[in-house]
Amino acid sequence: MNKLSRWGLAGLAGATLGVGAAVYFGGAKPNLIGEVRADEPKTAAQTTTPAAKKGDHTMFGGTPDHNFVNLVATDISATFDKSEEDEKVSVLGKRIKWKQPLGSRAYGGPTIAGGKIFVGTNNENPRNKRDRGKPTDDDPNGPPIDKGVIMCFEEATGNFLWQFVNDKLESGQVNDWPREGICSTPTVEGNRVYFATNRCEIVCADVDGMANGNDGVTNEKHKEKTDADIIWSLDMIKDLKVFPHNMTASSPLIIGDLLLIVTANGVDENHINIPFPEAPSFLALNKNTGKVVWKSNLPGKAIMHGQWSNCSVGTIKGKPQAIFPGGDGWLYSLELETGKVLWKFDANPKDSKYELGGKGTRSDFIGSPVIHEDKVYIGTGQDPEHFEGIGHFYCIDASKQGDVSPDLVTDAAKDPPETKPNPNSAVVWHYGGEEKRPFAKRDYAYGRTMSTACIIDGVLYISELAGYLHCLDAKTGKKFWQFDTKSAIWGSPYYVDGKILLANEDGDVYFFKHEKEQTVLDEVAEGSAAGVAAEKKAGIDGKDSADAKKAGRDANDEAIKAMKDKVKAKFLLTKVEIGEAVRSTPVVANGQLYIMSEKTLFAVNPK
Ligand SMILES: [Ca+2]
Ligand SMILES: [Ca+2]
Repeated sequence: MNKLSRWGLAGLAGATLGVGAAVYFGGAKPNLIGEVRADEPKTAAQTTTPAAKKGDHTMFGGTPDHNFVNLVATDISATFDKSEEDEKVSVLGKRIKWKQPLGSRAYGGPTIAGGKIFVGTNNENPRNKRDRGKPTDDDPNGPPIDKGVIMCFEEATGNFLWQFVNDKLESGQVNDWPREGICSTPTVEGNRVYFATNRCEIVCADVDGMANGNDGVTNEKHKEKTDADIIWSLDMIKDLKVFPHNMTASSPLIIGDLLLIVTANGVDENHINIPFPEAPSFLALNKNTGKVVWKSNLPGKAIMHGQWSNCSVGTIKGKPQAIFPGGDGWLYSLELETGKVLWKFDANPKDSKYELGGKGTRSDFIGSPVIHEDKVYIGTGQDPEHFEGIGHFYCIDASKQGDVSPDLVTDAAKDPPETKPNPNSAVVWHYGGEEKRPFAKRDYAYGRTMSTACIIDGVLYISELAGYLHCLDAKTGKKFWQFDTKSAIWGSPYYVDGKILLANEDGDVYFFKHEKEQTVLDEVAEGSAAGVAAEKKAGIDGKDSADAKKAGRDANDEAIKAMKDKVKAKFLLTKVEIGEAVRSTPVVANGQLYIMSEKTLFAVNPK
């Protein structure tokens, strides 16, 4: 995991790395929320303007419930060319339809809608010479000026159409980390694209840019054909006193006329003080005007670091809920129309502690909540600069009210605090926490995650920062198996065509076989049992305790290896080497696979 230290970024992006399919709620009744999926045809009443096609991928996670499942595409092959240098290595090869260079860090998107593709990136590979500095001996074209960028391409050809470019904040890294561009995954509805910028602004822009004229506000600085046409924007720093910590990364969610977003409000440079606890963390705007409909300053002073996750929306027992991940490690369900709290859930044990720099046991959220069949699924995580650590994953019954945490504190003055089980707990199941089984390789079962879960056929897939994919029973949380990709994962597992796609920092894109019927192939359980048995037998055979322990460790290693081989043979279809770090989620839209590395967008043919 030491590779992570390469990334100067504190905060962000798993939250913004997303994908799925298309849903339109413009003009739809709120009770449709969460009920329209990408596999169902949209009616005119559910769409606003020029319509998203059925196979489009219009927002983070594809749908407002943020379940990374594509039920539309049915023909995405896992067979790839072999590398010319090494026949054991699969490459994109002839399946590349087109590719386009981005900046040097791309985390936002891709979003595919209405024949266009939108990505968030930085300006390290400027497409406009006015975004370069004065020529130098080293760089006769002029070095790139650090800026945040949204690029728009034509879906069919990859041709560059237009871009939104803005400066970095003058306040510097505490609010806008250098060389990180726009990290928010753009959301498209009709002819409007919405995103949050590195300047903590929310922007609504015309999907056609300036090429078809200037709509909405007309005070844009640049108005050439390849410039962005801004309809409205809201400066959350100036107008709402938000203090974004390191980066504003959340992706806007459009539900009816509302735009919902997490603001990024957080600590100042000393990492202890919250300069503006009264500023909103959770925000609902009118999508047509950018005016605030409601705002909530929860969790206020309890924010531990920053807030970079996304709001998800689903209908639970007929009532829409907006689920906001808080920077205090609590999950908040708010009434969609008013922002009133319906329930709240502490996703960390009461004796956990947040510590500066990531050594602690209490985390917040980078991944987004998934709403599926009246339940909410989410894992805890931290800024990737805080590295690995203990994580928790929960399935929560979203139909309760009030404080629905697993435990209640009865005496906060004690250390650890005195607690009792919460009679109103909404925990359906919990996965992770401490790993106490003998011979286990880690002292926790599941680590911090930046990923959002994917649930299909009652099977749940969730990856963690440390590179593991976990496959669980979505109903019970029982672990089926795990797989180690051996490199940091910032994106999320994505279901399409009977397969689970997952990419990592090494630039490997994994294709796993999804199976509805799963059996337990748990290397940790198997290894632990084998180790205990071997140690016991060695004792009976008269070996001393050091030798017996060693026998146990050897048997543990052997059993783990055997189980790893079994999982690999059963589920791993292929691993494609991209050669560039991937920090986003591969997405399929309109039969085409899109893989966005940090610096290139690849359109990949289905076979
Ligand atoms: Ca326009
Ligand atoms: Ca305009």
